[in-house]
Amino acid sequence: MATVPVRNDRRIVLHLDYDCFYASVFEVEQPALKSQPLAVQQKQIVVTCNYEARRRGLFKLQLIKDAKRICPEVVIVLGEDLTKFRDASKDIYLFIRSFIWGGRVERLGFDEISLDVTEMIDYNIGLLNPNDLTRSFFCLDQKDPTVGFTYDATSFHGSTHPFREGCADAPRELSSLEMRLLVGSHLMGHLRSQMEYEKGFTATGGVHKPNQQTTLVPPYEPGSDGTESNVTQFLDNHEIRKIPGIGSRLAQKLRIRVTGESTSEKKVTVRDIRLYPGMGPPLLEKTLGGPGAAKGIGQRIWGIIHGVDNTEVLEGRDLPTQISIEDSYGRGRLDNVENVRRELIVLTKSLIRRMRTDLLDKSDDKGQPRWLAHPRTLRLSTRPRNAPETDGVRTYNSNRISRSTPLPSSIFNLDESIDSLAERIVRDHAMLMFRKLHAEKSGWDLGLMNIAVTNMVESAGDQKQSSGRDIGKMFRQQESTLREWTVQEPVGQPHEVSSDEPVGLEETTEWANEWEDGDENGDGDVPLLSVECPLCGAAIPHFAQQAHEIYHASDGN
Ligand code: DGT
Ligand code: MG
Repeated sequence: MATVPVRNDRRIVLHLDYDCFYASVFEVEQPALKSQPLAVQQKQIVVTCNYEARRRGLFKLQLIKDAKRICPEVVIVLGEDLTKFRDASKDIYLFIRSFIWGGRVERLGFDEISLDVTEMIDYNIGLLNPNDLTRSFFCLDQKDPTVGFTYDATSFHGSTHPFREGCADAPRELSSLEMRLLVGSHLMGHLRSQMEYEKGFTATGGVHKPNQQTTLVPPYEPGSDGTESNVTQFLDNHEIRKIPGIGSRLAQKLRIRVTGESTSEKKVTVRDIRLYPGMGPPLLEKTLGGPGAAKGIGQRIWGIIHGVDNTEVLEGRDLPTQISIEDSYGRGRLDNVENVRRELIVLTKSLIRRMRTDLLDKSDDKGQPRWLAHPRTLRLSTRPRNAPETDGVRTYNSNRISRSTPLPSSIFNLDESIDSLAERIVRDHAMLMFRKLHAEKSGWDLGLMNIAVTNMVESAGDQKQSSGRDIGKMFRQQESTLREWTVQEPVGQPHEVSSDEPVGLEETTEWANEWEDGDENGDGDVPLLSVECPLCGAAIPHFAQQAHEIYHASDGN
């Protein structure tokens, strides 16, 4: 049996997922909606609904027509303009971050955040009075010992798994992992209540939605009598796709491996994977690795299914790593060049608007706004539908193809209107990429188009930490400026849907690469050609690039 990676038990990381996020944004605007069943619509889909609606049988990614049938009194609001969700997400993130020492708060998408609170917990463990734990004080500000909240350190805040009674009569060793988790649970409770009180949003800590929190308590190792660890007992029955860090694409590959079918919709649990004959990091690497996959994926997923995730919580970035806009299209909507051109202009306008919102510093009232970062690459991706088989059945294609080109600098020109810029960029750049992706004038039908700016280079003076010479980055930038490339990679939708139905307009601002999305969204584009080393000029095939970087890094050339 393969060994389980060692968990870093020194860290305490909290994880928050906001409840029915888009719906909550509307409820905060109009509190009267709280008591109504409320659904948020994008295209013909309920992208989310509040818990009153869920109580009446509605669910995420349901068709609007089904939702109306099941709950005729449902209030439906349109959620295609993402601006208010983005703004609320940023506002909550900044609010939570203001509490956390060291600022190690990372946003994962719009409505999830991870907080590394190790330093705060260690400090507050030191403040505990073992003789009177019931009246403990959690200090939130090292400089001001009066800022904080009181709590009862004899029991956890919220639920635990497995269930634990309060333990006033059985005090724990103060430095133990369990005690540190207990103190962390109180910080989590405080942050959640502050977020609700100040911002009107509720969130779930750990599992058990909505507006609750759960701490999975030690021991995390199997018992000497062979009993399974609390982690395994908790995770084993969960469907593999439900595990954070395993996206739709990885889950699909795992299902196929375990069921032996070339496509599989069968439910596969963590236990099925864990106990599959020969399973361990090497087999996972074989199953999930390959071009475009992140390094060491087998080891990492093996850890995740054993509840071990040592990924660092990154300090929040103020600038995104890429911005992408995409939309999905019903059958026959994008099967000719004129429609493609028109849609590309719509997407490109949104893209430029988004760039001006996220990348411009407007704080200097007098002067021109200043670009804080310049993306270097423009990327176009499409997802063509499969042609019908001979029996007329059309299989679903989840593969995107993409092409990149250097981003024209005119896009940074603030004197030109967004409309005219978008038309020019589509005419001179996006349509050229499109023709390379789809050389034929007809015969294709696109389910999705995505236009993105990637390869973000922060403007001088704004780099918070300069890490010196980053050869890997130089390579990546060079790839994009020197040549175009095509990638064909099997990717799922950014949000999973059960059919080829249209979902809503997606506007993705990548603040940091997530495990799977790093590849899906293109920063991990794999050039099929060799590239010229920016340092010595040698032509390096893609597979040898990493070794070549190490070569330069080690000899200091
Ligand atoms: P929850 O966490 O179960 O209480 O409900 P939500 O609504 O917070 O759902 P979550 O956390 O999966 O996603 C956050 C938001 O992202 C959600 O409010 C709407 C949006 N969203 C989720 N899934 C999809 C999707 O498949 N397509 C699109 N366009 N948006 C989605
Ligand atoms: Mg949520």
